[in-house]
Amino acid sequence: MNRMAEKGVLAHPGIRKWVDEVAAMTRPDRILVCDGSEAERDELTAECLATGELIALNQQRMPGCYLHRSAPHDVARTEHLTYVCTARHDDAGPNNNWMPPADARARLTPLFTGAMQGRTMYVVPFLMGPPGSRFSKVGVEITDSRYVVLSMRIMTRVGPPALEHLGASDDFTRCLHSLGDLSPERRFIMHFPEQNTVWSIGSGYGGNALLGKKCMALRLASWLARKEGWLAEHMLILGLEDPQKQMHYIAGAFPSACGKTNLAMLVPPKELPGWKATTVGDDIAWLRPGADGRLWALNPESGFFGVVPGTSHKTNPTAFDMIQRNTIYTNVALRADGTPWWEGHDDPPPAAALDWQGRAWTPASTEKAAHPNSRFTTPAAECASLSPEFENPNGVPIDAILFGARRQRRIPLVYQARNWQHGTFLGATLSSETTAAATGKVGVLRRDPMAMWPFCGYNMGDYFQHWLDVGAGLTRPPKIFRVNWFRTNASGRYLWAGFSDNLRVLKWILERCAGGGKAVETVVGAVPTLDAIDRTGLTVSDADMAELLKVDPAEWVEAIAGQEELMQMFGNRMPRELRAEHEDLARRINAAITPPDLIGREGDE
Ligand code: GTP
Ligand code: SPV
Ligand code: MN
Repeated sequence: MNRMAEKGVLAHPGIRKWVDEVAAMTRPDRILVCDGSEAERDELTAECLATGELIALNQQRMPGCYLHRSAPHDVARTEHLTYVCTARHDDAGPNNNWMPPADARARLTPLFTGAMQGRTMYVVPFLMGPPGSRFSKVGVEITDSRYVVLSMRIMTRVGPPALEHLGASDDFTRCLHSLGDLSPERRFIMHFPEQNTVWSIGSGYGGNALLGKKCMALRLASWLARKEGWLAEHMLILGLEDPQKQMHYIAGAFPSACGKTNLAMLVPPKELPGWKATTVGDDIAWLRPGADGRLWALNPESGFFGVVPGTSHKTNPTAFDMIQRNTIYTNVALRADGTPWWEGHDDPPPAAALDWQGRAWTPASTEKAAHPNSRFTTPAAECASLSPEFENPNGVPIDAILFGARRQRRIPLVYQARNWQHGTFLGATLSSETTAAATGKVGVLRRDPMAMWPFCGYNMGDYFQHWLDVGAGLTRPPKIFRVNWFRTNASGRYLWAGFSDNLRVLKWILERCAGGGKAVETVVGAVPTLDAIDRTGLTVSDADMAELLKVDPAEWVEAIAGQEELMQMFGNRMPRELRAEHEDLARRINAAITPPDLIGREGDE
């Protein structure tokens, strides 16, 4: 063992035992226990610069910023290689790939055996959630990637906060990670909820490798949350202060690359004076019923791992300014002056640059300069809109929950669920056009209940039931809304301005929460009237607004068929209440499209 082996984390017998077991299997040359210090960061950074794992960006203009290029076939989460390994198949559900735990270990043990020879094994104790919160959880990630260590230092609270929280307890998530040979043929991300353990090998990217994030804070946490009576969700958390200085909190579940970070860092438009937006979280929310009957949310992360393309001063100045310092960029293009560039940057395409793989690129190139899933990794402290409640151990009380997705057709800009049960149904039937955040085809419509399809660590039928149960226990449940910023017209143009102007929709939502806001009842829920959304200073025509708010019952017939598939997929694990909502919707649509003179006759037969 190395110079640090005798102090700090290895004094903890449970961690020590596990580290010894992993070291015996992976056979690293050295073991380094991370303490989270700045000296350690500087040392790791210097090593990464020497090996080429990091490239220094222009330090005068972007202090503390570096570029990392991942392996060309390791650029996004790989859901087909991600497994939930429970003793019983049915507990993982049709929403997960499954393998018996013993088989998963047998499959991965040969891959991990000797995997760290010639490498350093880093032991990274980390805390998810604010220090001092009874809701926070400790993990320990063992990894052979310096880039993963540097990223974990940004995304989680590494070192003393974790060890202090853990104390003498053995209750920590065992997160084992190795780059392996980075081959997609030998890549697996295995979750063992019953053992509170993750084994990941063969990827150094994002949710595959930063195991505190999707693996622990969503897949394992969702499992634990069901046992303990709370919710672990793929949600942003936004604080909104209205012109009367009242604070409101909104949580929103949107699938990957569908706008959570942007909404969480919303900059109010100048035409809506007096509004202030604060960021609590941009990707993951842990939500708990409070003694006051409300739902309280906290963000377990301490940084942002955000989509770079499309981030500009125009679309999101808060996000853009935030990533000028202390940021690790992954897979963006590099300009000659040592600054990064990407599609959707304010600056025009550079005459010459290096693309995300380090190859010469010019505007004439047919390929993108930055990878569509290129990302920034930035400490929360760099975010100018960070909420003063960010570290509040109790979290913040949620007034409204949004379900949003990328839908070019059918789905209106916003509508309101009739109650929690109907809202759970809206979440359960969410579908979205796929993005570059996961490998596979982009733009294909797929079912993504609650934006959790890739992240729910157990049978989703049970998860829907758990949502109903949590809601039933709240005396002041959040109101639930469906939103869609991505509806297009016949020529493919977005009808809605999006970004800052989404505040106009949130304003209506808060009006509804307070018992106001003009709306019409439709077959799917309450939709704003044409004049209900504040369009002051916005050039969205009446015709476009009408199109954005349109609910055409005929278009919903095919949605019913799709929902039927979902109902069948979960069989008797699908809650009765959601089947009833589905049947209710079908009835409403039927009534709306059947000419009135036929309704009576049908009943006569
Ligand atoms: P993950 O980190 O993958 O979970 O993604 P996310 O949900 O945080 O998505 P993000 O905010 O990073 O947005 C993804 C993409 O959608 C970016 O290219 C944004 O520019 C674009 N986007 C975000 N909000 C809007 C919007 O209101 N309108 C439009 N048209 N595009 C948006
Ligand atoms: C997502 O895909 O939802 C992300 C990025 O937030 S990753 O961490 O890679 O999962
Ligand atoms: Mn995400």
